[in-house]
Amino acid sequence: MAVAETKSFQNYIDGEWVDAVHGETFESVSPATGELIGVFPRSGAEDVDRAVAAAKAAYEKWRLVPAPRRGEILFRFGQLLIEQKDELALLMTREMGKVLPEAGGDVQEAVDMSFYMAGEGRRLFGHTTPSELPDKFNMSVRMPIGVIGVITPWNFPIAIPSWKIAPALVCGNTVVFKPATDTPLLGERFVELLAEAGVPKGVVNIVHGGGGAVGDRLVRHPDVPVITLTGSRETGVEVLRAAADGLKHVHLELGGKNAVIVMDDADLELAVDGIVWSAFGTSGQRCTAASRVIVHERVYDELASRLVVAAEKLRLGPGWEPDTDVGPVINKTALDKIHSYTEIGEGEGARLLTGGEVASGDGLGQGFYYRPTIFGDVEAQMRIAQEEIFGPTTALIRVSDVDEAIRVANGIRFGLSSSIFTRDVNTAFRAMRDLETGITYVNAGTIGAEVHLPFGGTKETGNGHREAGQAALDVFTEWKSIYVDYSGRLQKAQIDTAET
Ligand code: UN1
Repeated sequence: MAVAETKSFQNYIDGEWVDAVHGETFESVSPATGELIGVFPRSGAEDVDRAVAAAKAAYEKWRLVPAPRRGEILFRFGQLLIEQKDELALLMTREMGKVLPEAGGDVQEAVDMSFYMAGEGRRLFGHTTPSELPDKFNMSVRMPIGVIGVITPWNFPIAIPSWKIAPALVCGNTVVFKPATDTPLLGERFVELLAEAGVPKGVVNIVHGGGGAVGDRLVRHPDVPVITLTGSRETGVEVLRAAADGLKHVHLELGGKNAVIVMDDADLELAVDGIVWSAFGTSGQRCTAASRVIVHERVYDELASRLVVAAEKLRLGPGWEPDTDVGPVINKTALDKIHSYTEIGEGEGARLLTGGEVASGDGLGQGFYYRPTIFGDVEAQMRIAQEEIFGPTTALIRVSDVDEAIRVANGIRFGLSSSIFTRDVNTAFRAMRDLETGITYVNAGTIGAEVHLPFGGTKETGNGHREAGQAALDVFTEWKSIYVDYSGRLQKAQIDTAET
């Protein structure tokens, strides 16, 4: 593939491309080859302050733009994403590493979300209700809130910004966006396309840089009433703490330790396909990845051996090569963390069935590649079955019935996604009811959420919010209840009076 010329990029504040005040920079490199992708401003508090001031000023006009008009800009944005899909997918493969078809899927999620939220511009439904008094009209409407601080991860570098920024905009808010430092170029392209679609100056601003400087200032800034973050549990806790003094609304989308349950009546071929896709797709770097497989003892050996065969067939390589199944992981730190969990698993007495090593032959040594890894004989309480690894590692746990399967599935701090493979409708419905996760799949893997349904998790996966679907509107609006009395006299609600 052609190696693009290295370029320096800037922040986008109040409709202008500008350097960071202190002129510092950082580099984005490809996890596949180490190729330099671009140089970006390492911004600080002053840059955030400028962006917030621009977003605050722009809010006064933007909140009054009719919602259908705001939606039309999102339609244009979705259209631009479609036109640029191939270019964006290739860029994503270079900057983030996922294979091309998955990168195209990431862009497609943003298209879908933009169109969905664009349509929301003509809905944003509130409620009307009867009044308890005569000649009085009651309704509740959604109000925008102000400047939204958007902090996004690198694993879905186009999709996740769209999950946050599209609903934020259609609801009438303005945005200061800090993309992950591993995928700044995709963040920058996202904002460029929004500007091209017609988002007025100041309405969306991007400030590049690390969580310590940019993220922290954004979270503490008194003029940013809402923070939406997708990231690790640890970052989520820090953000919540930092936002507490300002009593901010904080939307958190954090970790997962998602389980696939395979019952003894399952279609094993289908289960193997679903597990391989969910555990090793995106090199396991999805918060919805299947990092646990809970298997009925009667099919355990058969499933384990089929999974090993399937995993060993996967070809590692740069995501842009058509025969690559699994791309690199994001960086050296991630690679080291993933490998440390292999050592932890072996130390805990789990049996390494395949993988468990850094892949470096065939030119892979320049990138960060890890062999798809399966542990067998895993006990539910082992660290490899409890902690989020965020890599291509999955743990097989043997159980003897559906009750135990559900107990083990629920026996973790997270609650994002779950799945069950069974042909028994009664078992499926029990699992749908009893699995303590925000998302449950039946006869499919743990990944593949669609944008018009709520996305998010229970327990320590978040703090009770959902993104995507109608649920996202609750993050980006406040309810206002309005009472209109057209009786021409003072009517006292909740006061007992003789007349009605
Ligand atoms: C994430 O990993 O943070 O359901 C999001 C899925 C994707 C989104 C994952 N649609 O796996």
